[in-house]
Amino acid sequence: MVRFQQDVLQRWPRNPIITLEDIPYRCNTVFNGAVTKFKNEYIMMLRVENLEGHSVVLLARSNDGYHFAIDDKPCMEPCAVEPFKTYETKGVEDPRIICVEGTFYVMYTAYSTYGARIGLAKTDDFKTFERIALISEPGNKDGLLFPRKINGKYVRLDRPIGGDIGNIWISFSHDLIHWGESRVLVQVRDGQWDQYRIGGSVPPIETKAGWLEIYHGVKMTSCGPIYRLGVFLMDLNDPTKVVGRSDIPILSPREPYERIGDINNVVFSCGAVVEDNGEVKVYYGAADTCICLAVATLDELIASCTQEYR
Ligand code: BMA
Repeated sequence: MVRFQQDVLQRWPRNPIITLEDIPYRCNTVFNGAVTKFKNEYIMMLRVENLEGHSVVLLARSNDGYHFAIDDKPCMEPCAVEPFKTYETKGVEDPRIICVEGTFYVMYTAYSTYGARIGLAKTDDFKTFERIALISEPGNKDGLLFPRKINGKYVRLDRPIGGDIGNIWISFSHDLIHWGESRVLVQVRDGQWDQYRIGGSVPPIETKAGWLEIYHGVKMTSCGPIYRLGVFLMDLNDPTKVVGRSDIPILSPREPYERIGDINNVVFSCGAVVEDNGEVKVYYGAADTCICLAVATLDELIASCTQEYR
């Protein structure tokens, strides 16, 4: 009997691809890696939680997207310079790498006693990272930049918390620092797998069918949250218009490394690489304890946004 494949994303059989044992110093966990291609290499910026409980970002490099060599010291740590210093005292988390018109930007969560804010940095070489600005007030995270300006403006997704609910919002900017025209874009769905909170995960991917967004959705249960991944599509010329959304998740925690860890039942992505043959390599943190890989074709992900689940 053929085993029915439960998820649209297919796990790499040798998951996890990065675990605590791969980090060249003592720390608590490794998870949530952003990925891009730079000068024929895969670059991953991964979140490492140090033993005292604060997160930093380490850089890893790979020739094939499966095997990564990890630096022995962080590339981004809580910043010692104001105004960042005050808002990064509890760590820098969940980076996302976006190349916009030739420049690599990193959006990350700046975490402090004031809560989570979105930070923006840039790099030319993935050796030094220059902080640009903190671009949100507290209570906001999952900042994702679109890879090009649309109608002359930079565009971002983010996830402000209102009440206890987190929806995905969209905002616009002329200079990447001052943002406005903010409005809610995609909302949680009562009674479904993404009923509690949602946030963008992978920076939007430009496709013929629209901007493809791989997002995470949270269902709250009596045993705590379950984090899954889903997809939606935005109109290419007007990304405030959602033109498709999957009814079902594309990846749910099922394997032991996704079920059991510092936070159980979590798959959480910060980045993907689209290969020339249309394969999408989605990198994801599992149970806030390791980094894994799963793949699908771009066409499968687009179809998930538009087909009804039966
Ligand atoms: C989110 C973020 C992620 C984390 C996830 C599950 O709110 O903090 O970094 O992986 O929760 O704990």
